[in-house]
Amino acid sequence: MYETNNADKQRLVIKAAKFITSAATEKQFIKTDKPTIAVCGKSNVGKSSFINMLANQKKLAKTSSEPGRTRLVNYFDFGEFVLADLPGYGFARVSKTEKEKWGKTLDAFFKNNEELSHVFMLVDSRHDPTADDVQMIEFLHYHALPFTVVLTKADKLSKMKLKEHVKAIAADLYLGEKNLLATSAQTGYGKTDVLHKIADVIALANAPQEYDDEQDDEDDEDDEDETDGGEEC
Ligand SMILES: Nc1nc2c(ncn2[C@@H]2O[C@H](COP(=O)(O)OP(=O)(O)O)[C@@H](O)[C@H]2O)c(=O)[nH]1
Ligand SMILES: [Mg+2]
Repeated sequence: MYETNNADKQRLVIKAAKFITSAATEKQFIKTDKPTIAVCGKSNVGKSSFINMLANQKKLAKTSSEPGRTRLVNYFDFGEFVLADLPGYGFARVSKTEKEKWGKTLDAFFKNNEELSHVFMLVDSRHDPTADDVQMIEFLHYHALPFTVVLTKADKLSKMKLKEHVKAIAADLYLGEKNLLATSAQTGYGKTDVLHKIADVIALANAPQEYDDEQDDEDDEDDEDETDGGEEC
């Protein structure tokens, strides 16, 4: 199933991921120097299970078969990066006020977060993306955030069906199939691909800025020297 040649890619080993804290309001959001990766998606899609899979731990993030439990941003220290588990959306039994509160928390999270390097947007591999999923993607576009769609619960589909669903979900979301990573927290399927993606994200976040104004000025001077006579030749 979707064999990829990852032999030449960066390796990321996650040793001891730890819970940092929960934030209920904007004021409680943490500041960190480490690149931050957020995990979002509707309630019950498998966010906590995905985090536990990456951490190689069973109970780092609390999982629940009952949707709508997490109203908090939960932060985890993964060593080289921080992972933020965002409150799930699309839970029908939530009041309008509560939905608005959720929207504001998320908006604040995405707005003032310079360390936010990437978002994993989780979508159930078995179903068509919901209207809320589509809205979430529009929201990520609006905030100009780089993201990858992670399909969860791939173990519940046959290889054939999974292939079909990847194609259909990608088309629904106007994304290329390569922007989607199919995973299963139960079997660990797709975990390596996710770790490679994270390694790329961290490398990019830690890379020196490509452009700085002073360097540009120096380059301009060099250009002038060359046209002036080219003494160095
Ligand atoms: N079969 C299967 N079940 C999963 C998978 N990921 C999550 N689940 C189940 O889906 C339910 C919700 O998972 P959870 O991680 O708590 O979702 P969250 O609300 O998005 O954090 C739980 O009963 C999990 O055991 C998966 O990859 N495969
Ligand atoms: Mg959860």
